[in-house]
Amino acid sequence: STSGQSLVVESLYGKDLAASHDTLIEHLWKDSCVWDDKKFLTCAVSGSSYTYREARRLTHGFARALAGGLGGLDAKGQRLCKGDVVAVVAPNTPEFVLAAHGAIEAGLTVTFVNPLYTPEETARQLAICGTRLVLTVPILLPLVRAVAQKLPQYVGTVLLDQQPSEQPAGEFSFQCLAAEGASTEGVRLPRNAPEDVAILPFSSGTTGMPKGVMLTHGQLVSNLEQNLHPDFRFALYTRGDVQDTLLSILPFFHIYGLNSVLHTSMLSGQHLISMPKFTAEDYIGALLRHRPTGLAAVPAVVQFLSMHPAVKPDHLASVRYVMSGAAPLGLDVIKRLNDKAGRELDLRQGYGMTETAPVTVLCSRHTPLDKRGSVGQLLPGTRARIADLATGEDLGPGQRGELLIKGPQVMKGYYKNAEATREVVDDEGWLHTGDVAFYDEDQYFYIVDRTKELIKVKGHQVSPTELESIIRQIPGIADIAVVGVPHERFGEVPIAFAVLQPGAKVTEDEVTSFVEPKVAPYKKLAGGVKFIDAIPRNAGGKVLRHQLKAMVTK
Ligand code: 4UW
Repeated sequence: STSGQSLVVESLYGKDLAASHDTLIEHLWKDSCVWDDKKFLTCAVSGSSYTYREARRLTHGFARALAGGLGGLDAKGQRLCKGDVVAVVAPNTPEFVLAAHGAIEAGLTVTFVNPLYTPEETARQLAICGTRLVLTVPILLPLVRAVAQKLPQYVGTVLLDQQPSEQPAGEFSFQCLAAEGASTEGVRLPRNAPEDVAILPFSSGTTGMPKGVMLTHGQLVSNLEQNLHPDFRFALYTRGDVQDTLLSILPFFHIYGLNSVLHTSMLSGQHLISMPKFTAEDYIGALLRHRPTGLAAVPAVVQFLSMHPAVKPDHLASVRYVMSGAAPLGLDVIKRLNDKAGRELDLRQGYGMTETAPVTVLCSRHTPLDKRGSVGQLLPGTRARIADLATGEDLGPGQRGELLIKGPQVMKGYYKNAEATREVVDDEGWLHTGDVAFYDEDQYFYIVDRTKELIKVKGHQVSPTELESIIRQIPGIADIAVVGVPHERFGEVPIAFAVLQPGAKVTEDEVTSFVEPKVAPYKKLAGGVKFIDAIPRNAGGKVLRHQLKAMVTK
């Protein structure tokens, strides 16, 4: 850091945040007795539903079953120990939440696998984490069984069932374990500490393959407190007959769906309506049936709501607020949704990263409409700098550079990957986001580009490195680079640039159909394949991705 002048931007809502010493589950349930008998969580599709009281009983019950080795969990003499990793391989269901929370309460660390992953993608994540237990749903059981067999130290699989069910040997029922734990006296739960790692969501960061992001209890709780600051919070606190209902399409396996939607919803006593996957029919059905006061969305959903002819103004009659993030959303789309609703919704964008638990910048309730195309202002206790892309010097308002973030929500590091951690978190604790941004005179931030490789398809992370390493296996491919190109509905899609070996014949179709069965559907090469003579690289061998993008977006 040779920079002369340091231009640190501090939050207008409080420079520092008072440290909380709560652990996550303790924090989430602290004030819940006020809304004990209200609805907590309902699946829009299956109708499976729990009140706060029921959910708390099953969460604690499951924690005790895990910690006490109840229900045959320690049959092989392999009691789960504090810090062991449990993986959830499941779409959104209410039981996903209760079981994941129970595992965290039992001192375990939870990793989340995208349920659309192929067996190979799933196996990689489970192996990196040294997974000891998997929580899954019936439809994914064959995949989990095939993959988990190869894990050393593996204890078994817990089925996230709505009703207690009989499981074949080696597998367990969530409901049976939770009921047994709830009625067994004398099981002692290990003590969690704020610096213990609670979850390990995956992110590719600025470069390379997806990595486990270590988020501690303290980091998650800090971000909840920042997010629920009176100027930033969305929902009303539940009191008497007042209860907000939040319809969310965000997956719980993604940090936005978990910490920013589910956990803030719990802390306000809201009724959260979750969906296992997005379909227009289910979504409109849920708007009509549940009449939500809030929507948790990504830009593709905001676009759907504003543009789709099947969404009528009346469907939005109950909606007071909308949150959007994970990808860029223009002011034009926001205005179009307001037009459809026939009034100004409290639609606000936020900017976050898995590595920051996740929110760092958010529009406040006071943000004027003309600033709602920004991602907002710094949350309390969060600091930012804009670093010149060439020199690293700090820049001032209106100048574009890499966004650096510091705050109590920044991750502990990448799991078992100190080198990757050093690449993004510097000695002074600044996280180098790999996003290009600027801020205006009122400290509203705008994300304008990325220096990192990451591609975002409908808000989902796609790692170019991962696609490149698959394509490299095709005989005849001499060199390869994958980049993201703009797409009308998905935000971005991956496109491959391939260099063939002399005399080799490989077609676009051969490449796309080689990749497709090996990756989750959103990662496929929807932008196609371009054959070129050489991949442009800088002197250090780094692919000049902007140059490749320019070849197709001109
Ligand atoms: N505009 C432009 C944005 C934006 C964006 C993210 O998958 P990850 O690691 O994490 C996320 C988290 C998003 C998020 C969480 C909580 C929340 O409240 C909220 O807003 C309401 C959003 O996406 O991907 C991180 C990367 O995704 C891009 C950016 O490149 C970032 O580094 N990104 N949000 N609003 N780009």
